[in-house]
Amino acid sequence: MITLHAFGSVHPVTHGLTRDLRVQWALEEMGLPYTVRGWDHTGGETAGPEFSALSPFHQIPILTDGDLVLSESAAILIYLAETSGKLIPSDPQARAHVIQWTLAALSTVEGPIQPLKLMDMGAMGEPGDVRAFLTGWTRRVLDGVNRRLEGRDWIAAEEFTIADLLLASVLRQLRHTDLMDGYPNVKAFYDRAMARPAWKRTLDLYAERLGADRSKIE
Ligand SMILES: N[C@@H](CCC(=O)N[C@@H](CS)C(=O)NCC(=O)O)C(=O)O
Repeated sequence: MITLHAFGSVHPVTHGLTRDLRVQWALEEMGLPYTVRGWDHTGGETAGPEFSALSPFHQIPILTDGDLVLSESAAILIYLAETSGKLIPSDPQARAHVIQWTLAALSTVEGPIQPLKLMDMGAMGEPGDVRAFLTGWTRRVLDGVNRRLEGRDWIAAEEFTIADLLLASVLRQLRHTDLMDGYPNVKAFYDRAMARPAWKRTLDLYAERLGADRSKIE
């Protein structure tokens, strides 16, 4: 049986915007049977060990289905679509477009919109506090990645996958900071990914293509 782990209580300023809505909407569209477990965010339940065992970043929504524990609203929707055969076409090229726009919605489109929403909600404090807010937020996600990488080489599977390639590419955007230093598993993961011969070859080819100084783009 599917269980949607959703907010049982959360700060009213977020009411109507939380991401448990999108999963419940999909479940309703698909007509799937499910139950809801409401977690008390206001009382700190989502920061506790029971929820932490389900959620890498202590965040809602989570979907459980038998032994499966799944976070990330996009992954949850893809799973529900693939297992039910609903809200996703069967043709591989048409599916690829659905995945394309699923990822675009949550990265390219939501990227600037989420900080704007948080700023307008007052969650970032005064404009001068914005860097401190974003640094704290970054530390929080690094902590989740660090926990996930405990005892693992790669983030999603035993072998290197596209998830590692994407994660390392995202982390690379922090290389002008020392933020990764506080997260040894993340740092080791990043160094492992950057040491891959294919990455080195890619940088060589890139430097050649753009006439860039190879030592400056490492
Ligand atoms: N990328 C995640 C983001 C999840 C997320 O940001 N969840 C928010 C609610 S919409 C949350 O749990 N906030 C409470 C918190 O971070 O403590 C997803 O798409 O599921």
